[in-house]
Amino acid sequence: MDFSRESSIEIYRRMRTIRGFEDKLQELVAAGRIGGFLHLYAGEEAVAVGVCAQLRETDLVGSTHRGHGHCIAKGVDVKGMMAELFGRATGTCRGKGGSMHIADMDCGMLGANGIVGGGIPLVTGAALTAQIKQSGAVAVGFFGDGATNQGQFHESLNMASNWKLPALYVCENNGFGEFTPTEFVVPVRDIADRAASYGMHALIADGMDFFDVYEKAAVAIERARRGDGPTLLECKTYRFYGHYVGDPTPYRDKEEAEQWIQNRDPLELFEARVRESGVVSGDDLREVDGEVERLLRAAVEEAEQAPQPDPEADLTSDVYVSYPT
Ligand SMILES: Cc1ncc(C[n+]2csc(CCOP(=O)(O)OP(=O)(O)O)c2C)c(N)n1
Repeated sequence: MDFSRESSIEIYRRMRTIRGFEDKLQELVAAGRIGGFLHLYAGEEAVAVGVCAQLRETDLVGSTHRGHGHCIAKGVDVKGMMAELFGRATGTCRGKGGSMHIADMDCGMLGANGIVGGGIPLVTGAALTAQIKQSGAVAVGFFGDGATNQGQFHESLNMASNWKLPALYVCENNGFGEFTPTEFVVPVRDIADRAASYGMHALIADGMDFFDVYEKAAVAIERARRGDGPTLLECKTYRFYGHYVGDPTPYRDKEEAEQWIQNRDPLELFEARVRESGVVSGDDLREVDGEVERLLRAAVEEAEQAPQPDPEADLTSDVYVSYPT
């Protein structure tokens, strides 16, 4: 598949923005400028960007505790996200969501989710709504391999397949659930095999290869849109950092990690492919690197200067519970 110069630059920009955002967060945590419990998406960029590049603005996405990449890929404003991580009133959720609960209905981001597997039934409900209302939207749920051991994964796939819902279930199989290797807790080699129990279509993609994810997502989304039902798309991937920021990763093989990082970096694989095809030059991409870095620096500066939420006015606004005044 050939991409135009503009599309190649746009795809690279999204992946670079995710990587840069995560690297910036590491620096900010180390410097004590932000707190909270952060799960970084670096290494898995080709999955979020490959799938979301096939979506329309009106399609819906449900995410996970490792959700920054999905948000950026679906178009959530990066400055708003940064302000959210600083807990400021200008954040995407006015400082009340934080890293694990960024949601932005204006661009179809139903929310990151601190409950492992919690986004899967939300996406199934969104797909059911789309079917009933005949809106033409497709709902996509991202989740990890660990989440596929949760009951709600199985309940959702059963219902979605039976009712041919316009859904896509994207399993990001990064080989670990927290500190436990996947094979320790999952009896099948390919998570995609689990779809067979529900008579559901399944595909496996190389999650480090943007083009492979993009092509497989296209097949799944077309099926969903024309009423042929959902797909389980398993993307084999790897998280470059620990489970959370500060995780020293004693449980994973150092050489194996090095192999993934050195040889299978999704940004480098993408760059090699588009430069080889001649559509973009190294200079084009270095220019994007500079633009992304400037955007992120501005995002941090603006977030640090932004106001904190006002406890008096903001404590009970934008939440479901309202207290009598
Ligand atoms: C219901 C529930 N159980 C346990 C946890 C604690 N927890 C947070 S992340 C995680 C591992 C999730 O692994 P996976 O779904 O593979 O996603 P990954 O972190 O690899 O992206 C666990 C067990 C939780 N947040 N929610």
